[in-house]
Amino acid sequence: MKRILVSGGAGQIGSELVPALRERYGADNVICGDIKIPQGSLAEDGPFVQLDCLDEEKVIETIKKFNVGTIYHLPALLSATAERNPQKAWNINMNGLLIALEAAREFKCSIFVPSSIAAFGPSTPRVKTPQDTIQRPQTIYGITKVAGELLCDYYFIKWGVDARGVRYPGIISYKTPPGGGTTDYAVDIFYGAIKEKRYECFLREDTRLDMMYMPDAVKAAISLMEADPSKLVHRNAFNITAMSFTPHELAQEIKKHIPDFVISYSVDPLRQSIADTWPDSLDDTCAREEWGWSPDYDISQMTKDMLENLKKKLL
Ligand code: AKB
Repeated sequence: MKRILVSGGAGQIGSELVPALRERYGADNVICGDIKIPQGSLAEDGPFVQLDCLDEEKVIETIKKFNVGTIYHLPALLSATAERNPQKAWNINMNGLLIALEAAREFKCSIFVPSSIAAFGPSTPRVKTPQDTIQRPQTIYGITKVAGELLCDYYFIKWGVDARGVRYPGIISYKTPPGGGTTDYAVDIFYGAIKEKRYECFLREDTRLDMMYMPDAVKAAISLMEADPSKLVHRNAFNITAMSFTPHELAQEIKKHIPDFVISYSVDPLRQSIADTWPDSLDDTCAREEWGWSPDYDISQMTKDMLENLKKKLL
């Protein structure tokens, strides 16, 4: 069997995608690659390679050594970090992707590349944002995501590279924290709620954004890569969503479990200005029709599960 390489495998999504793929296809068949050596199971339960996505030789060597047939390419600087260092963000998000796509072309690999709600901008229709619409983002992260979508399409159209992707909303998870994103408040709030019964939010209480619980994010990546290619009209990248809420609404949901939880607001101008250019909610009809996308978790199921699991981890 051809193996799977998850590059950026020790990050927020990778650290849950790698175990799910190992469970499904066998631990030896899934290589976790990351610039940092992770503690524990990611490096111990199956093959691990220390891999910088900008190191073309090492990427090629890894693909050859492990007979890789599918790449999940996850390395990226997220929106807020990217805005603080746009040149570095362009380098990692674009040149890292180009190296992965070139390797996919040369070694005939399928490749999954995540895009984001950040690929939209202030001139995009905000509510039920359509699959095909105006994409004029004003953040460097969003610009790399649109360029990445187009580059993946280009590799498919010009060379037949089997590139596929989704536009992820904010991802909520308890195993590995996100880093440097605008939607990170929706994870941090659970740490605050459990540890101190309070949380100071860096976005305004009425900032509505799409979100998704990690099990659905992992399911989306695997289902799309397993989908029948003849059914895919769109490839890079599918709108997907699971829920859309504001910080105030999430706080109300948490209060159902922790009645004395208190949220306060201290708005960070950078992250607020980024969030203000993103959609309120995406229309994911194409993903539903073309490869059967359907999320399992809404806001109440996610909140209950997050609190249960994070309590076990923290208390
Ligand atoms: C971020 O906030 O930067 C990410 C994203 C929406 O892509 N979570």
